[in-house]
Amino acid sequence: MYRITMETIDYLDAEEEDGEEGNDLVYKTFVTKYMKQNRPVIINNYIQHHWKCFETFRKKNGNINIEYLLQKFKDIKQVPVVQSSSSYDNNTTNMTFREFIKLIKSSSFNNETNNNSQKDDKKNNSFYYYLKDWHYCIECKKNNIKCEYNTPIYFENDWLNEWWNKKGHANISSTIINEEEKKKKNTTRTTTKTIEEEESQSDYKFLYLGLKNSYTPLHHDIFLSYSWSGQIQGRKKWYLYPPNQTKHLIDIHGTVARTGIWNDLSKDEQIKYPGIQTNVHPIIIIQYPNQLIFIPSGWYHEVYNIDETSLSINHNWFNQYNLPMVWNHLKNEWKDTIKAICDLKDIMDPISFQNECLKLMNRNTGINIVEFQQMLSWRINKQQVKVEEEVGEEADNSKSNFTSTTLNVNEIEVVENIITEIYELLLL
Ligand SMILES: O=C(O)CCC(=O)C(=O)O
Repeated sequence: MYRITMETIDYLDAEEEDGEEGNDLVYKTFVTKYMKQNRPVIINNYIQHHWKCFETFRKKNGNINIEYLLQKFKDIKQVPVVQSSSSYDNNTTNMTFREFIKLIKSSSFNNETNNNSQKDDKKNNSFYYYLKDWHYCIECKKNNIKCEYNTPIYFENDWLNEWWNKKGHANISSTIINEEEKKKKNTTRTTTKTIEEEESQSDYKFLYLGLKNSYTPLHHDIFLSYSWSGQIQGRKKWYLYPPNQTKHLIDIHGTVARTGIWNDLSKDEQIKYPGIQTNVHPIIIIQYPNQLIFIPSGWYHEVYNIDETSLSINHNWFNQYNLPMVWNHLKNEWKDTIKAICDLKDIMDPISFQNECLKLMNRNTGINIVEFQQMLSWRINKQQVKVEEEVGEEADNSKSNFTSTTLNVNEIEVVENIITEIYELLLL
């Protein structure tokens, strides 16, 4: 038995609307009590009223609608699938959506006949297939398929995906220009995308489809961003570790424990992470379909799919409220990158060395500090343009003046200070 934590999670109900303006009350509570204070929360009843996929991806009895998914994704050539085993070695392979569904069908048949518990499955050394980190929106766009969901209003203030979206658009228009140029010049220039072009079509919006006992090991989210996850079908079991417990989940060499669940650790691991037994008290949550979960910045978590199948959508994102944490993390990544290749410093000129560091950080972290600076400048600029446009319009007093997307003076100052700090870090 694992100890029950003293901390619990709060619940909000999206149905408690505040008049015709939508979920204002719930939205304000979410921003002030959870997003700003970096606390987890579950939001009930948003999904069923706003996501079409809650109806189409499920059958009337609540089971997953495999036939519908197969038809919808019949042209999808590649989905990333993780095979997790009892040894916790995770291998990602690519397959077609149809191939993955075949696996689901055969594995769920085995699960039914064996009716194994999670512990027995581990002993049997079974594999659990997990389609995860699938860039669902990008694939839908590429294949002209409807996503059938929207970003819930609570999580719309999202600088990360806005930026990637903008980059994607810029890239699409540059591709069109290239095509035009090609026609004009009648060249046979290849249209194969460069790595940079491929990367600029990325985002942080994912679909997850897993079989019973598939899981995501202990981690914090990329760049210490926030994440949200909306459950469409099946249940997930979450273990959330508040940031003040992080030090017990990391050994003296900085290696993160495989799991924070003490009795799932081997004897050797228990010796390496003694603090887990005494000082780690996760918040344990069962997430049901129709629930959104908000995971705050820097909270380690591990997630287990506990029903036959589990289907969810999640995004990573950040905004003014977790920006200081994200920046602190990226600054450390920058320093670590410089340290990692400091041997090259003496044999390269300063500009080439800096460029090499930027490239390496991009490869390892998914972003470098120059791009981060561009993103912040763009965000501030965007707000200024909006304010200028609004000055020309008549004030609309009927609108709520509470909007978490508009930066106040202090928040703008924080962003500007980070932009300056990056300039200083880049001075040669
Ligand atoms: O659903 C999962 O398996 C992992 C999701 C997750 O880690 C997240 O949303 O941050």
